[in-house]
Amino acid sequence: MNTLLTNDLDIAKVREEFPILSRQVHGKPLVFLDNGASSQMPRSVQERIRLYHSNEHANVHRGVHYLSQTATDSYEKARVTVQNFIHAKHEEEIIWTSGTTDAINTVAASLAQFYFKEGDEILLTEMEHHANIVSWQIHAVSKGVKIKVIPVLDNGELDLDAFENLLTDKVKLVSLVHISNVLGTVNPVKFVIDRAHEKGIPVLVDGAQSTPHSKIDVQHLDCDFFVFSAHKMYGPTGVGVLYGKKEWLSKMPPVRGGGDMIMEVSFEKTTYNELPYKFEAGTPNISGAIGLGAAIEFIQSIGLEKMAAHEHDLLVYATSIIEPMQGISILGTAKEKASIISLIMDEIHPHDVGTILDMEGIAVRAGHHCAQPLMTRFGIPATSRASFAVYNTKEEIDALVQGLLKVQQIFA
Ligand code: C6P
Repeated sequence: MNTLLTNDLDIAKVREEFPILSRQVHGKPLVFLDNGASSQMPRSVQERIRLYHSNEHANVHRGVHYLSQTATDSYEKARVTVQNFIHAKHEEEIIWTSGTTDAINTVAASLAQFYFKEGDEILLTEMEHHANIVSWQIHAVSKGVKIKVIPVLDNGELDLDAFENLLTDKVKLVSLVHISNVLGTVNPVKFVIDRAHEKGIPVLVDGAQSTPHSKIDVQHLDCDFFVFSAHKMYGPTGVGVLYGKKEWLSKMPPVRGGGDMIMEVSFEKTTYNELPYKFEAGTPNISGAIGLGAAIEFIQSIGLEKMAAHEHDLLVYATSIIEPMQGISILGTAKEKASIISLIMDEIHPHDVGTILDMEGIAVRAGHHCAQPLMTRFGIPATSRASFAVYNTKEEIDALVQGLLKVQQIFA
């Protein structure tokens, strides 16, 4: 942990970029600690989206007119920004989707058409978000494919011995989360990818929670697919990315038909467009893609390392205060952990915790976090989760702690 880097960061100045942070909720200053669900959007991203609507709006790839070309240029420029952000080798490896969920469904539906055979296995982990479970159930299990699950240890780390045993010749895909949205565990994805590749097995990485907090280099990771959403990294909702290696995307059939994804159509036969358009049927979320480009530029203007260092500082600070508190336990204590804290309060339901904190102006998420199998693993229905972003402060963590004490007083 480099505290110098953290000190380098002027959080007050960063906060000024987020107008929403100065509003009040229930008469109290907003303390926004639900960044794992959706982070807030800085002025620069809002302004870029507004500029698109006020000055550039037109459909892309369709018109010869000036505005359509301007919109196309901005939209394709954002694709290159994403390519550079995750260090993809080729621009056409970046497919726009509506988010992580859509991206996983696209891969699952496409692989189910030509790749999986009856008796094949897909290896997931016990800490997956529903998006990385149900997509495979819908698209692959109906083809006779079985889902096998890598267990999670008590501290929230993956059981890597079990992983090695489960990685048999029957496995045709490993799909795992990079950073757990509940436990904060940073999974050793490079290790998993290398082991899987030794057996010729492709790997999909769910980067929904990692892109806002860690540098991603898909070429170094060597993952076959990497998916993420804009709204968790200071961008707009309804847009995300499917990165796939060109070798895979070229041989994968499209799963949605419509405009822009075709080369030639007749009632007898249709030929598909080249990558990436083959997977982008219909009018896309143009302002969303441009907004994601602006969100990446915002992140780069601060520097991902500085952001990660500050968030790590917040995690260490919050953990040091909350861990010793009577009647509260933290779910997920992995050695490699991102800035997510899931709390369990003795005899108090997380929804009550969330509601009382809300009355104090503090936004946390309460629930199963779309990870019910993980809840089952730990024998709990839900947790209260605080997740930090670059604009959060130690004072806000102090407010959270005061809020938790108030919850305890109310239930005492
Ligand atoms: N997790 C959370 O509060 P979408 O909804 O498609 O943008 O992202 C789905 C998703 C997939 N994988 C992981 C690891 C995620 O955290 C999420 C979204 C939110 O934790 C909403 S449930």
